[in-house]
Amino acid sequence: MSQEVVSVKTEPFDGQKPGTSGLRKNVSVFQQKHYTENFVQSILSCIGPRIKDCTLVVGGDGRFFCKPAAETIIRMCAANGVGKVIVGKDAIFSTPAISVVIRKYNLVGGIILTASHNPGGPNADFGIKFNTSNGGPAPDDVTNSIFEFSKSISEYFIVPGLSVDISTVGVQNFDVSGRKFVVEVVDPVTDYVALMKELFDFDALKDLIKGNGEKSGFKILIDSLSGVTGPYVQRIFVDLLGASPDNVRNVIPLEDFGGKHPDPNLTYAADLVNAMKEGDYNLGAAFDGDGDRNMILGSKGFFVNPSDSLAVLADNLECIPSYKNKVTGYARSMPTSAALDRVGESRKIKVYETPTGWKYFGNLMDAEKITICGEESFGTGSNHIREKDGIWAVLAWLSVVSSHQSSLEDIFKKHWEKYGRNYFTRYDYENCDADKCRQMLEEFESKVLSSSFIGKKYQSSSGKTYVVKLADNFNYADPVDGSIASKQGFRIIFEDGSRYVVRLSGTGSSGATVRVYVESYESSQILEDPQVMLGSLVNIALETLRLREYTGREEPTVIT
Ligand code: VG1
Ligand code: CO
Repeated sequence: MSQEVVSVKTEPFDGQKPGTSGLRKNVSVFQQKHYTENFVQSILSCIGPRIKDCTLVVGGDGRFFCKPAAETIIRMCAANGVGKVIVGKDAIFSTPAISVVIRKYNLVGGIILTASHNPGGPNADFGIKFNTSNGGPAPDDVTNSIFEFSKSISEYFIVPGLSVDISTVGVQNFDVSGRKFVVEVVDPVTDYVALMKELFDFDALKDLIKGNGEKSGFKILIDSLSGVTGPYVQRIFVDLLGASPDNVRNVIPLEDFGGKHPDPNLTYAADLVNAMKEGDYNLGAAFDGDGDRNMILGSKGFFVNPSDSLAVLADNLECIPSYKNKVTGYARSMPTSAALDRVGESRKIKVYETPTGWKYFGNLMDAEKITICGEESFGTGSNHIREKDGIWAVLAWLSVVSSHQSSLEDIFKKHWEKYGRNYFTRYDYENCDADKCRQMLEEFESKVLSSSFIGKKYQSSSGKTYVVKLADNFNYADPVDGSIASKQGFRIIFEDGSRYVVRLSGTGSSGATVRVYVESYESSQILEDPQVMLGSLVNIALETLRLREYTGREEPTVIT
């Protein structure tokens, strides 16, 4: 039976502006009549004429509202001339796996249903992200046109009667006004696992984890925090690499992530941190809701700072056979510590510095300028896809450990001995008053961007003097297409290379989140707690900002 396309009259909603990574709002906002449809129509319309008979992939991190949103998107794709939608069974697809599918099947793009590390459930957050044909998050010009479209939308198209079953793997054919429309429900794990098997030596990793002969196995503890990575972790680490089912935790995706933040950091993944401290595990890992972030811990809870993780992986890519002799360049986001730069310097490999957000790495990878990149926010990845990739990072770390045959802590100590150490910390003040934060940054800007600020001296409690060398609001010119991203965060850099960075988050769903990133470099091995090393600089930053006065917060919500 042929199904009819219906045009539905609508009016624009304010604020459908994608942030650092997609549109994120409280579920109740997306549940408003026409809200989700307006944004989806804006995405589909911005695909332009290529939408005719194209294939798109749809899926998400399993949070509340993913399934109804996926069904709505499928009905709207049918109405907008899409030929085929690939959807993960039960609307499940990790963000990295969506990127794999877009690239493997040369799709026009994909729609990802996630608010990433933000909590989920009927009273928490939902989000929608659009990835383009290279498999990566839509660049600024695309998200800007989606936003512009949303501001003047007057109708959207849907096939309301299209009844699709997304819980059974297989192909469903429909006739939409005499045109063929196909929905293929797939196992979301298969294509991702196939790519990981191409990149990594699974036999060697299995030997490492299971042990062989007299060598005992390398014990891992993986926590999916009830996010989307569960089925991927189960297949890769348990079924294929031989870890015991006790070595994986929270591997069933839950709509509310068990009421917790699916955010892999020391605060929200405290259960993993404690288990690592108490247990005899060699490596621990956790991921965020949509599977693109990773936190890595060594035995006894040794914390691997993400900026250091990137630097050490970059320095050891030859431990992974598929990367040997293929490294073209490195990249890090601006707030990420400069540990990577020292590896680049020593290996004579160029390091690019981009604004926060994975979308800025895409052009560099497409132009083969970089092989590995990362962000201080627990994001690590390579040119195998165009998203950061949590499970990839664990497999990369296992490959490094397997080839060095030493503990993570020893690998880091050797690295710092050779390169020196970039101490790094980030303070997050979540959900502050947005107006107060705006005022705070206005005052800060007028203070630090004045010429008299250069040369200003600060005294640390240990007697060290910090002299301001440079202060700016970071601008980025994309070396591939020349596009400009301006005002990406304040950088205050001191003469000895120490610095702090201040910016507002672009992923929160309400209020404002202030992020303060602080870094200092020590050329000799000190092995001090970063919080002790950086205490004075943190205070200098907070006092210059007058953060306590403006936000009323004595302590940050999260310290990394
Ligand atoms: C944060 C991180 C950024 C990351 C982004 C998306 O953005 O700082 O590095 O790319 O989240 O990650 P912001 O604007 O809140 O600082 V995810 O895993 O939430 O898609
Ligand atoms: Co994420």
